[in-house]
Amino acid sequence: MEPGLVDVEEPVVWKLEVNNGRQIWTPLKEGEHKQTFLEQHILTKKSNDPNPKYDPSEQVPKFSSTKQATQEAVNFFNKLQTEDGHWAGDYGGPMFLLPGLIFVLYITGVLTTFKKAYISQMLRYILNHQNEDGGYGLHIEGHSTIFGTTLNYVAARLLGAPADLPQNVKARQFLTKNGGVLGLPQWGKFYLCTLNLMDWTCVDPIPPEPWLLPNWFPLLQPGKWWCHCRVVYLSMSYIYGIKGTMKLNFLLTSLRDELYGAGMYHSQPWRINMSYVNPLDNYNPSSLIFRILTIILAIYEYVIKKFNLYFLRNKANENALDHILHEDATTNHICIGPVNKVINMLSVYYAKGPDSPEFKSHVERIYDYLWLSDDGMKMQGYNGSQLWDTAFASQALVETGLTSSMKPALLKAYHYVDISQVREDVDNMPKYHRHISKGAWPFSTRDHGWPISDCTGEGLKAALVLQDLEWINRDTINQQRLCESVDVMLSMWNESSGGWASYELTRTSALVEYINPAALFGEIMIDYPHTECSSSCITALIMFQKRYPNYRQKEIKKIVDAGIKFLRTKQMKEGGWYGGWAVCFCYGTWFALSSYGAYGLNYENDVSARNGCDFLKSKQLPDGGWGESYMSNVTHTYVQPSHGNSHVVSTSWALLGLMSVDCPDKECIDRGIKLLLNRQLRNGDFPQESISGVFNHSCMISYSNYRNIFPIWALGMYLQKYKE
Ligand code: LAN
Repeated sequence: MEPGLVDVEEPVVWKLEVNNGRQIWTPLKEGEHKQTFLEQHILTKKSNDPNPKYDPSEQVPKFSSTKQATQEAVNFFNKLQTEDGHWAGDYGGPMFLLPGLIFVLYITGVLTTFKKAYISQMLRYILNHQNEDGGYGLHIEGHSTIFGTTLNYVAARLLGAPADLPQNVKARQFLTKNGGVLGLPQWGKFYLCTLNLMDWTCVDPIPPEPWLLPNWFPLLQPGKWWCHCRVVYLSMSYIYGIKGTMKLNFLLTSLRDELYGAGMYHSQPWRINMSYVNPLDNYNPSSLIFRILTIILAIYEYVIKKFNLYFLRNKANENALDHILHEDATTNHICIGPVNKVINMLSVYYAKGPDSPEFKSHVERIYDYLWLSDDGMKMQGYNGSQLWDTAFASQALVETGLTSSMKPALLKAYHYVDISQVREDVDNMPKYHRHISKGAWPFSTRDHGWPISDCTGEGLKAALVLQDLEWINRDTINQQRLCESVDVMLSMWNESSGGWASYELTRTSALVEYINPAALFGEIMIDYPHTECSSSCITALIMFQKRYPNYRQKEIKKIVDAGIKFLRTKQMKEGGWYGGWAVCFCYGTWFALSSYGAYGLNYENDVSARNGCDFLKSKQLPDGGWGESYMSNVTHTYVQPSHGNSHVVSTSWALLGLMSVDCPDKECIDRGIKLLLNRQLRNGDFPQESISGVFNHSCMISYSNYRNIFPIWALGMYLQKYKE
């Protein structure tokens, strides 16, 4: 056990139940359940150390040949598959999600109904991720911030940790030393207001009125923004519109003293600090335009209150609620993500009451987000990464060519791909600013249902490579369904840029970034076209066209050509591609080069492909592998890991990139493969190293299956290519 780890005595045994991708952890009494291999694996301590120290005597291949090592890696990985066919994994990382949930559970009174086993595991998680300086980061590997520290401190207190717990004392000291909670970014201030721990005049206004603007209205109509941004601000604006605030109680009164100093709450300079954000948290400083806008909006708020002018506000609140209820109903109350999940739930609590079916349905779906692992119970960044991992896993496994040894696993994976495809559009799409969904694959489950361009691409590719196996039934995911997924990808293609964004078309200009109110994140206002999303769609369309040449032939050809051109525009001067959804240039460059390879471009016949390879080669570390730091995502330049060691996931992406465009430097590839073989563990698994996913440039997110999927894929491609 690590120093400082809180040990919680628990006479319970945790069971993971899965059903059509839905993952629920339940505490049972000892003796009621015998833990499975998967459960034990998940709950066993992983290294997860950003500065791993490897025992040199263990840095040797554990198996007699590359083929044997691949087979063992596959055998191990397949033992982790769940009954419904997906690979379950840890999708934690961000440190602001669990607090948000705990606040809402506390305000709505639901927290008191939670079993103690959950509460103690949540507390364990929080305290486990406290940094040495007493603070908490935006994510588990991040430096301490005011946002991370305040949210986790308050959450720990609401979960029952006493104020004088040494960890809590340290957290408060961090806050005092760094200027206190008035330096919170908008989201932190918002949460404190809902708990009656801050005055609403300290928050940059979040009015619901913009939702009343007509659809043609440029820039400011939220329907044109990136879906995650707009739905988070939708429910925030509802709560802000009604100033939803919990009644003060003994604990909250004490928290006011703890956060501001005894008796100091009422003398805080709220208004002056409205737009102030502590530099520790300020990844994306606000623009002058934004600051002027907030002053105008603050005056508007003042006027509404002073003159009791609630006519427009009430209308706007009602309209926002209508949109919230639509999002709830169309996602089976899972909601698109963990932030709007909890704020929607709070909105419904205020609008419909705790006994309403709408609220109760929300409570039922909280568990979909809760994930237990060796470090405690967290709220995940999504309701899981089921389809995404399964689609990659299927392609990686098929790539090894060892498919006859894994028939049951691939049949189950095919089943998961089958049941998770989205089969219908949501109702009333234009009114609720929704794109088509029918035929798309989601990131997690069909119940969630939001369509994503690259998940559709990877889902389709998984279906196609599995259907190439003679024992897979092609009628299950029939041709019509494959075509529907192609329709989705074609509909999501942006003619203006030639690339694909994540969930929808890019709907307006990046100028809206000037009013990005969330200091924590960059580039969240519109759905930007991305290298990865585009590459998944391009490779999927090419693969589809090879098998079904007649379907929308000309359009596909035109769009794929344009997609490749788009990728060329995204190549950086140094030769690599920035990856926005994982770390970073290794990931982006793999995606781009895989499209080149599928399109017929390679090291010999294309300069851009050659530059991509040379870029990767220039980043190879002395140990033979690649190991990129997440600071690449933050700074937009390639950053080597401070400890100098490679990571298995970065190494695999680099190898896949090089091999997909036939990089002729075999020695370079051999050294990378050797690193993978040396790092492999004796049971076939690979070590969990630094965190590998990211969003919005600043926040990291775990993809725990990547450490198996990508080494298997790279080893598999190597076996196919070099037959050794
Ligand atoms: C995800 C997860 C999946 C990811 C990929 C499919 C991998 C990517 O290629 C496209 C973007 C997407 C869909 C994506 C976008 C941002 C998400 C939804 C997340 C990283 C998971 C969590 C994150 C979401 C924004 C977290 C909630 C926080 C807010 C700032 C609203």
